[in-house]
Amino acid sequence: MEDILSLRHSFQEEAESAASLLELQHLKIKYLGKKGLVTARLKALSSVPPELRPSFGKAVNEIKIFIEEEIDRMEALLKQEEHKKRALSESVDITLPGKSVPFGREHPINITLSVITGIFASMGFEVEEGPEVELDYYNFEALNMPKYHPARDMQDTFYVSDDVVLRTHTSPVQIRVMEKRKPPLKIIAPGKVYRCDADICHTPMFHQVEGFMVDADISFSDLKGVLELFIHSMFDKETPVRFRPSFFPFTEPSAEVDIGCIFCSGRGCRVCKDTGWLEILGAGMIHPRVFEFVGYDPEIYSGFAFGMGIERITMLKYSIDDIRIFFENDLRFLRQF
Ligand code: 2NM
Repeated sequence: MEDILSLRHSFQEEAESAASLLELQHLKIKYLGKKGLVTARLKALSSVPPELRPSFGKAVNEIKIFIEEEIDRMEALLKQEEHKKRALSESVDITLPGKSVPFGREHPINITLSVITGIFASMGFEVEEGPEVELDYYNFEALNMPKYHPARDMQDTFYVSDDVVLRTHTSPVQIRVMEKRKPPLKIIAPGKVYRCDADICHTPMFHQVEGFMVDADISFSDLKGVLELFIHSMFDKETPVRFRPSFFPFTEPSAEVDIGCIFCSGRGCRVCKDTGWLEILGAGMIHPRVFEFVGYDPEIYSGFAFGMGIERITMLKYSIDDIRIFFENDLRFLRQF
C-alpha cells in the first residue's frame, strides 16, 4: 500500500511539471503504457498473497482511474492554453493599412488598337489573325512581289530560312483568309510585323492594322467612304482628308492617305515638316494578280485594301516624338495612359 501511495506522489509531482501535451503523453505512457508503472502493479496482482489481493487490487484500480482522469483533465487544460497562445500569436491587427496590389493597365498601342478595331467592327468588319513567322509565298509571292522584285528590298526582311520570313506586314493574313473563304468579305488583320530597321521612327517590331473588303462591284468610292469614316471617328470630325497617288505592288491604283496636320491645323509646323499634312494610311484597289493567286475571278470580284502603323497613329494622338519609348517599359511612361 505504501508502494501505491508513493506511486501516486511521484505521479502528482511529475504531472505538475508537465508543461506540454507532448510531456503529458510521455507521462501517460510511463504510467499507463504496456510496460508502464501502473500496468506492472496490475500484472503483479497474481503474486500478492490471496488475503491481500482484494484491497491491493482495489488500490491499484483506484490509482489507475485517478491517473487516467488526471491526465484527461490536464490534457484539456493544456489544449485550451495552447489554443489561447496560438490565437494570440496569430491574431490580426485589423487597424494596419492593407497591402495594395498595383493595378496593371492597357499599353497605349493596345488602347489605339482597340479604338481602331472598334471603329471597323461598327462598319461590319471581322478581325482575323495569322502567323508572325510566315512563308515567303504569303508574305511576298501571292502579293505580286516575285523573287528579285525591287519592292522586297524596301521591306528590310528578317529571313528565317530561304522560304520563311518574319512577316513584314499583315497582308499575308488577308491572303490566307481569301484562300479559305469566298466573298463578300470585310476583314481587318491587326498584329506585330518585323522589319530590320531602328531609329527614332523605326523599331524592328511594330504593329499594323490592315484591312480589305471584297465583293462584286466594290469601287474606289467605297474605299474613300470607309477610310473617311474611319479617320473622322479616329480624329476630329472636321479633319481634312486627302488621297495622293502612290504605288504598292499588291494594289492598282494605289494611294497614300493624308490628314490635315492636327498640330498646326494645316498652317505648317515641325511635325508636318511645313506641308500642313500628315500621312497616316496606305491603300488601293486589290491587284487582279492577287485575286488570281487566291483563286478569285478578277472579272467578277473587286475590292480595296489598306494598311496603317499603330505606333504612328498613337504617336500622333498623344504627341509622342520617339517610337522607341513604346517598348522600353518605363512605368513612368506607361502609367500616363
Ligand atoms: C497597305 C497599303 C495598300 C494591302 C493589300 C492587301 C491584300 F492582301 F488584300 F492584297 N492587304 N493589305 C495593302 C494595300 C496594305 O498598307 C500600307
